[in-house]
Parts: sequence; structure tokens; C-alpha cells
Amino acid sequence: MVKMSAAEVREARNQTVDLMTELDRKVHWLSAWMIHNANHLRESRDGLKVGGHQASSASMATILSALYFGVLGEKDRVAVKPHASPAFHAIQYLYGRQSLDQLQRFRAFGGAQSYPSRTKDQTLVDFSTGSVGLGVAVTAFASIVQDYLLAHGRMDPGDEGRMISLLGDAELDEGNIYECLIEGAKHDLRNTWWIVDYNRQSLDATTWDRMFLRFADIFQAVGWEVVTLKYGRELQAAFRRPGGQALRDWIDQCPNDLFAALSFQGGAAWRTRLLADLKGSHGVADLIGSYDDAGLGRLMTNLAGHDLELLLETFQGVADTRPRLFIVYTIKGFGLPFQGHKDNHSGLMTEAQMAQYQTAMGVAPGAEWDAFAGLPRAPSDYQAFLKTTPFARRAAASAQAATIPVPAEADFPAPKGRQSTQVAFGKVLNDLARQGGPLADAIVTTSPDVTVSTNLGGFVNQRGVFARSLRDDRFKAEAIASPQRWGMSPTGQHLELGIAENNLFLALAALGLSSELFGQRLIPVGTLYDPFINRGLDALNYACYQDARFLLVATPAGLTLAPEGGAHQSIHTPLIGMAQASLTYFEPAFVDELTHVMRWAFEHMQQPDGGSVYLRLSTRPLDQPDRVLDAAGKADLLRGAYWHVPPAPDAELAVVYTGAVAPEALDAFAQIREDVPGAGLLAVPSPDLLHRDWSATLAARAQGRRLTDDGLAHAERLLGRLPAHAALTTVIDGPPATLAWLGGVRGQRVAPLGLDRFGQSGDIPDLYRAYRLDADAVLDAAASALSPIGR
Ligand SMILES: Cc1ncc(C[n+]2csc(CCOP(=O)(O)OP(=O)(O)O)c2C)c(N)n1
Ligand SMILES: [Mg+2]
Repeated sequence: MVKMSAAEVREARNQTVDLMTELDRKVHWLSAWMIHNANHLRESRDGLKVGGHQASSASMATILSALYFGVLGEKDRVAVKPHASPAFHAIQYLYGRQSLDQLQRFRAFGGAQSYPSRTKDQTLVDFSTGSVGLGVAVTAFASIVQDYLLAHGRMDPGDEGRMISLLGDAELDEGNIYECLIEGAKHDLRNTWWIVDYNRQSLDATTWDRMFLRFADIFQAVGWEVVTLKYGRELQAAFRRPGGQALRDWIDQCPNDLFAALSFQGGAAWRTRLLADLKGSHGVADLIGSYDDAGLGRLMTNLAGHDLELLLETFQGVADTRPRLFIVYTIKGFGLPFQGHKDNHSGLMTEAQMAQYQTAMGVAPGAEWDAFAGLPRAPSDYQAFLKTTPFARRAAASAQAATIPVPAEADFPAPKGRQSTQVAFGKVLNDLARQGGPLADAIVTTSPDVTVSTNLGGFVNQRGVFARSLRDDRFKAEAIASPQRWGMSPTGQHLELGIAENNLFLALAALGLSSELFGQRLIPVGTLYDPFINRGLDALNYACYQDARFLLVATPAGLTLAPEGGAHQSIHTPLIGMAQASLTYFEPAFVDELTHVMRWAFEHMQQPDGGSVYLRLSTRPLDQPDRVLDAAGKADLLRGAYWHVPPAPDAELAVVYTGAVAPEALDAFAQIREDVPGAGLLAVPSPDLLHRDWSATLAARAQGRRLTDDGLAHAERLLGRLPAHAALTTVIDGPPATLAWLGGVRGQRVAPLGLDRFGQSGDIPDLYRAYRLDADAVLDAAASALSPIGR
């Protein structure tokens, strides 16, 4: 092998940096052009502004270029700042991983998405972003998942990648970031880089100066290495000249808004201001005088985030796995006519400004979409280079892990005796853990400090708490009696979280993407109190939007939690369960239902067109029906509803119930049967599935398609056993609207019962009476449904 001299190595490196800098120009150009095309050139049919963020993209483009052209390895995973989506797509285009058609349809139906999307984009996106802050924190949880896989021998040591988030500085205001930092500190977070596009601008304006140094303090306090990259090399060189120190001090003290305003105004304004403020400082006049206006404007905006070589050196120079915050100073809208302007967040270049920019970028008219137009080298040079980068080794699509077999029904026995769905859930997991097997080994449980009170204890006792290093259960070592073993080890299968529900959902997002991100399937099961879904709702939505797969068990739920009172009783979560896409909500009343649903859930979570599952469970112990659901009953259950007691063909009425109010429904039903002998009792363990199937059937019918042989929705089939004039009364420990829609399926009258007020402390009899969930309320509702107003 020919050995290169140091000078030759340097020369080769310079060549590569030059080539990357040229490619970076195309990233700037293509992102601006793609947005311009969408807003000014593509036909508009609705008069809406299409948008896209030229300023946010220009601010971060060079950081992306440095990463994708010179830093990212095959195993690294990246969450890209939402508003830098065009820069991301431009880079994928240069790599040949994004089509021209997609760029031309940026923000149009079926085209490249406004914000990087795992599920909607046609090119490989590691993490979706858009709701700021969440894409940041999810990378930390992905890193914890990676460590989990390493510790469990499901990933080879040395195979780990860095989980990288590229974020805007205003994202640092999102509280979920700090919740996640605390969790990261507990779990020895590593291999996580957060790279801040520090342009000191948010959406509305320039950001507060006083936070400048605080961010570094906060991150250092939780063990992060903070790397601040402020000045580009041109500015650094100027600082070394006479007058340079004074210039540097001036910049360091310059308020955000002034720096931004001068960046917008340009060279002449910089000159006037600097000469006035630094009058009398030795060497300053000569230093400033050595630049013409354009050169001075360039110099003053030569911040680190626009210096590709400096970024490369910094990122490539990291040799350890400590979590790192890179604060990279930038100019929002760098190189564009509105750079630094406080209103530039959604600013768009005019046609005239774009024409000028095109000339400056050396792009010939007609060559706007050409990947390498206007660059000094032959396209083949760039193409050859792009084949050799570490990122080029990354497969263009993520590999799917194999499906984990779910044990047979016999291995999901319904626990016997009077009990609650919450207790039964714990027993099912406990049984699985004891039996062992691939499913049990793939399950990871997690909970935000409610592991014990949501009945995960049995599973945790058997499978242990996860930590990267061994930690004995001190209480056990001291022989202090406790039903709960809390030993921590690298082989533990429970991820204990602090009490921050946002973190639960971000952890579920990362665990639930394990197959896609790391090629290893995990079966995440997360528990929390049902009312606190609200606390993490955006993160739950975010997890679902990315199509992460998990089982969410929310318990206790509803007014039925009784003495705990209104702050802990969840009132409206059933409607969240119904409305949340990619999440199927079940609320079983009885434990035989629960076991079937859990078994189904473990399969559904793994199917390509499956999704996540939400179980709303109760602490209310119920007498269990003496029955074995037959195949048809099970099939109906897994479509969302079944006839608990089928109606007679001429039935006047059916009682419909969901969840823990089953005894009241049964009680009222028994009384009703005395007067209305043929009445039916309909169990609806999943109002969500039932409703979704009905909607899908109506849509298909409108298009002349059939989803089933008979073309009927499950709800139509079930309610079709009642005469059209029959009435329904529905009851749920949740919003009446959850079941009231059933009246619309066949035009049957309906009297819905449920919660429409905040709850309060009490016992079940008092609360059910006051909130009209008791048997008397069901009887009254039935009477009113049978004799409506005007009849
Ligand atoms: C949760 C959430 N709230 C509000 C917004 C609207 N929004 C979009 S970008 C942004 C601030 C952008 O500032 P920064 O993060 O600094 O990014 P920059 O464009 O300056 O790089 C806001 C408030 C959002 N996307 N997500
Ligand atoms: Mg910003």
C-alpha cells in the first residue's frame, strides 16, 4: 500500500471538504427551490399558502450536510428538526434516495412531507418530527432501548449507533426535554447527541438573551458534555488580528435582537454600528476597514453552524459515548435576503429574490432541479463521492424483525373467582413470565412510578428491573419482608420510569420502534393511571403517528375508582381511545374477555397493518359469568361487541354496556326482562373497533365495495337482530357519546348514560346514583327510550 505523506493527507482532506462544501450549496439551493416551487410555481387550487420554511432550512442546512456527507454511520439514527425537512429531502435526493417527483410535490398530496414522517414519507426517516420537543426526547429513549438490546445480548457490542436529534433553539423551551433529561441521568444515558441550531430566533421573534448560558448549566448538571460552537474559522482568524479581541468582546456582549437586526441589514450597517461602538479600540478601524461591505457582512455572520469544516472536525473528533449537547450558533435564513429578520420564520423569497439567489448559486435557468448543476466538478465526481460516505452504507429501507409467536389460548387462562380486570391483567403477565418462551422474553414492561399499583408487580418479581449495571434489592438483602422484589440488572425486563407520563409515551414510542430502528422486536407493555393519559397525550399521539407498537394498559379508570375522587377519575378517555388513530381501545368488563383481548393484542401489535392497543381497566372486583365463550362469541368480541343475552326477534329493547358498569347493566336487564321478555343485552368491549368498522363499511359501501361477504358492518349485523323500531339504552363509565352513536346505525332510538361532569370522592353506590350509572338509571333510561317525547 502506498503511504501518503502528511501533506498529501491534508490535501486529500481539503479536497473532500471542498467537495462537501459544493454539495452543501446544493442542499441550500434545492431546499429553497423546493419551497419556492410549492408556493410560487405549482398550481394552487384552494388559495391556501403552502408554506415551507426557507429560513429554518438555510439555518441548519450545513449542519445536516456535515452529518450526512461526513459523519453519520450506518447505525446512527436521526430526528431532523421539523422545519429543516426540505434540507433533509434535498440530501436524500443528492444520494439518489429521494425522487424528483417527491421534491416537486413537497407539501402536496402524496409528495415529500412538510415535516419528516416515518409513515408518510417515501424515503427512510428514522424519527418523525413536527410537534417540537418530542423528536428530541425520543432519541434519548431510543438510546436506552439500544442499551437494553445490548445488555440482553440482542445486539452485538460495537454495533451501537448514535441517536441524534437536530433541533431548533426554541425547542429547548419544551418541558418534555427536561423530563427526559432527568430520566436519562438515571439510566446512564449515552450515545445521544442533540445538536442545537442556535439561531436565537423562535417563530415569533428573537429569543431571550438570559437563557444563553443557562442551557449549558442545565445539561452539565445532568452529566452531559456541552460543546459550544460559536465562531466560524473566518471570524476566529479575524479575532487573532489587531482589534480582533475587541470585536470578539463586542459580539459576545451583543444582544440577540441587535445581532439579528444587523445580520438582516448587512455590511454597511455592521460597519456603522461597530465603528461607533468600538471607537477608540486599538486596531478595530483598520480591521473593519480591511473588508468591503459584502465581506464584512459575510465575516460577521460566519458563525460555526455555517462552517462545514469546523462542524466536520468537531463531530468527527468525538471519541467517547457521553451524551453531548452541541450548541451551534447560526443565522436564521443564512444567505437569504431575510436572514436575521425577526419575522422570517415563515418568510418566502419573492420571485425576484429567488431569481437573484439563483444567479448567485450559479444555477442556469431550466437546471433548477438538476442535482449538481452549477457546481465546478463533473456530476460523476459527486456521485462517486456519495457512494463512499459512511451514510451510503445505510440500507435504503429498515429491515423488519421476525414475528414472535404468541402462545396458544390455553396459555392465557382466565383467572377464576371474583376479581377486577386490573388484577387479571397482572395475573396474565405473571403467568406468561412464569411459563417463559419467546413472547415472555420479548416483553418489556414500563411504568411512570405506578408499577406496583397497576399490578405489574408479578411480572417484575419474575423478570427483574432493567439497569445497565447490577444493583441489589437492598430490602431483600436486609431480609426485610416485602412482596415486591426490586433487584436491578442488565437482564431485567422492566424499565422503571419516574413520574412523568410524557416519558412513558416516548419510551413506548422508542420501544415500539425497536424492530424498525434496530431490527430486534420487543413487545412493550406500559401502564399508567387512566386519567394521566391526558398528561402525555401529545407524546401518545406522536408514538402512534410513527406507528410504534405497544400495549398501553390504563388503570384504574373512570368514576369507578370512587374514593380517589375527581382528580383521579378519568372522564373522557374512551373518546380519546376511539379518536386516536393507530390505537385500538378495549374496555373489557370480564376477565375472559380480557385474556382473549390480550392474546389478540400481542398478535395485532406485530402485524404489518396492525397497531397499538389501549386497555382501559378497572380495580372494581366483579363476579365473573359462568361461561366459556365459543368461537363465534370470541370472534364477535374481537370485532368489538357480542350479544351477552341475544334478543328475541320481536324485542322492543336492548341494554348496551361497556366495562365496569356491567353489574348495573345486568341488574337492570334482569328487571327489564320481567316486563320486556325478549330484550337483549349487548356487551361492547371495544366501542372503538365497532365504530371504526361501521365507518369503514359505510365508506366502502359508498364506493360500491364490500369488506365482508354480507357487506354488513358488525354493528349492523348485531343490531339487525332487533326490530328497526326497538330502542337502545347504553351505559359506560365514560362519555355517553362513546355508545350513543349506535342509535344511528339502524335509526333506532337511544337513551345514552355516562359521565358529563367531573367526579368526586364517594363509594360506588353513591357515585353511580349521583352520576346516573346505577341500575335505576338504566331502568329510567330504558323507559324513556321506549316512550320518547312526542309519542
Ligand atoms: C408543540 C409545538 N408547538 C408549536 C409549534 C409551532 N412552531 C413551529 S416552529 C416553532 C419555533 C421554531 O423555533 P426554533 O425551534 O428555534 O426553530 P428555527 O426555525 O428557529 O430553527 C414553533 C413555535 C410546533 N411545531 N410544535
Ligand atoms: Mg431558532
